Amino acid sequence: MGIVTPTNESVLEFKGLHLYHAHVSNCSMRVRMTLEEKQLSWTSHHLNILRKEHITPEYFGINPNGLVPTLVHDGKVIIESDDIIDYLDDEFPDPPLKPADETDWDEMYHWLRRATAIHLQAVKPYIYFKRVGKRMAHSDTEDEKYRSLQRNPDLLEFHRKSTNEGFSDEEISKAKTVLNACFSEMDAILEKRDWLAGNRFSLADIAWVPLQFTLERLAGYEFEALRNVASWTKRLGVRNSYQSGIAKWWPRELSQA
Ligand SMILES: N[C@@H](CCC(=O)N[C@@H](CS)C(=O)NCC(=O)O)C(=O)O
Repeated sequence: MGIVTPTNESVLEFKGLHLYHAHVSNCSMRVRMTLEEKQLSWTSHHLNILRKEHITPEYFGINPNGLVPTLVHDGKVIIESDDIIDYLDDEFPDPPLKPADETDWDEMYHWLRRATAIHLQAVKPYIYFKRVGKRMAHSDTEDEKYRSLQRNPDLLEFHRKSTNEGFSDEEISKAKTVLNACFSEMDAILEKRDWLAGNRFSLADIAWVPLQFTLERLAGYEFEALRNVASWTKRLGVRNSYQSGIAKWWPRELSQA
């Protein structure tokens, strides 16, 4: 469970649910959608990551990786979107978003963990390469600030590379292969049933639909051939939680991939 001890102790006083998040962040979408499914009230701390509002000593004192989302629940700080939505379902089990059946439960965790496992390896390079890389590139001042705050070597390397030489065609083709494998597998599962883990909507669907949403809009990833993924997206699109946790936050100027 991604519980951390913040060095920015101001959050220890927070009461209720507070979410540090970004409009365009697929990891934040997961948490907003879970909060909306459970109809929980929460306080928004929005950080525009395109404007680097997250690169501050105050925020790194809450989330040591300097990434969104971060949930603060009655002073407890939880990072990592898969751990946050898992935590929310344990703390607020109504309605339950984990399957009752053991096999479905294992499948749900498989998809939940897989979504985060491919993030830095495939999702992030692909989206940065296709779309936001230039906007997310660090200026010299931002770079100096980032390097003074960031301790995670993988994230330091990711931003160094993205800002400087960029990703090679080979790296992007590898990222695309990983994404294609995941979505093809999903398409085969969704041929037989409506949801990713068993016969009910679960955290697995919440973990993946933000990836479909952002990859399509930000990176022009083609979903047409994946008919079952397309129908699943439509089923999810009519949920209130999708509208208020994902669509409502999407900035209009980013709509065209
Ligand atoms: N494994 C983390 C990944 C979080 C992550 O990479 N968040 C992105 C937005 S989706 C972010 O904060 N990007 C800003 C940056 O890399 O500086 C999670 O699931 O919460």
